Amino acid sequence: MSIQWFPGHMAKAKRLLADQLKWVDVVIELGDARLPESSRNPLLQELLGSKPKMVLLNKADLADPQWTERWLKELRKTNPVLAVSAVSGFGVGKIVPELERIVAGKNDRLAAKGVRSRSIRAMVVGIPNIGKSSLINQLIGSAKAKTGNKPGVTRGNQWIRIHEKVELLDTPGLLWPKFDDPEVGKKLAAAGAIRDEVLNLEELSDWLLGWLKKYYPTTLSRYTKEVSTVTLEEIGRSRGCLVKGGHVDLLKAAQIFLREFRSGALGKVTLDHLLL
Ligand SMILES: Nc1nc2c(ncn2[C@@H]2O[C@H](COP(=O)(O)OP(=O)(O)OP(=O)(O)O)[C@@H](O)[C@H]2O)c(=O)[nH]1
Ligand SMILES: [Mg+2]
Repeated sequence: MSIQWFPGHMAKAKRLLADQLKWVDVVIELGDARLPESSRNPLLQELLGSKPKMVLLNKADLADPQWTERWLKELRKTNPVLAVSAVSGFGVGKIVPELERIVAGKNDRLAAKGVRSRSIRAMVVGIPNIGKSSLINQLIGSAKAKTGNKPGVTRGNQWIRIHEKVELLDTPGLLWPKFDDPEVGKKLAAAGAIRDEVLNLEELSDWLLGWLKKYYPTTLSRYTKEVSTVTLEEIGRSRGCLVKGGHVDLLKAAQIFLREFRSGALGKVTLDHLLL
């Protein structure tokens, strides 16, 4: 299974991002808590230069909490990092205080020169489907409650005020995943970061099934008692995906299996494991 991310798209995303970066004080890099490594692009740091960055591990509600703790500890060595859920709002309240802390030094330096401190300008970047829009909505939602929906200030770009001290650039920056390692592509696909139309869902399901058997066997117990030998065909049978002649519709079985995995119905799973 090969998943393509065309060089042309990548170059365009890079240019756009470089342009947007000029306007912001700090970048909020959104990753997936189930894929703290595979969902983030290591080249982002190069693009950012000295621009401060905060990492958010989103969809923490779907990730294995023990691994989330380990990843937070690891990532904190290089950047401020929080685990959040843009859907439930978990952890989102910590974002603004963290942004204030990150830019505090810069504001102090400006204040020493007599420059009045202005709002912090931030932008969200992340790969497709990582939850950028959900996070922005969640942040605006809480801003509405706190500030009575003050309009943002327009300066060529559209800014949304999410807090009395923070404005957000409303066009989220698109990052691209890094596919050098085929396993990274499979993990992103399993988590739902790649459109299903370009994937072989049966192949992907077989891979995920093997992976879950190895690391999270109990997630499969809803399909069978014999977790170690369960097949996609059995899953399909247990879900009534039958066609004429009693055969299993494997594509349908794969769609159901992936949907249940992605929604968290099988349990909380982290697909990137640190080498310990
Ligand atoms: N369980 C869970 N689902 C989430 C979370 N954040 C986002 N989602 C879901 O993930 C999907 C993608 O979310 P979006 O906010 O549209 O992601 P995006 O990054 O804006 O996507 P693009 O604009 O397509 O790049 C939606 O179905 C969201 O409901 C989260 O924290 N937890
Ligand atoms: Mg979006």
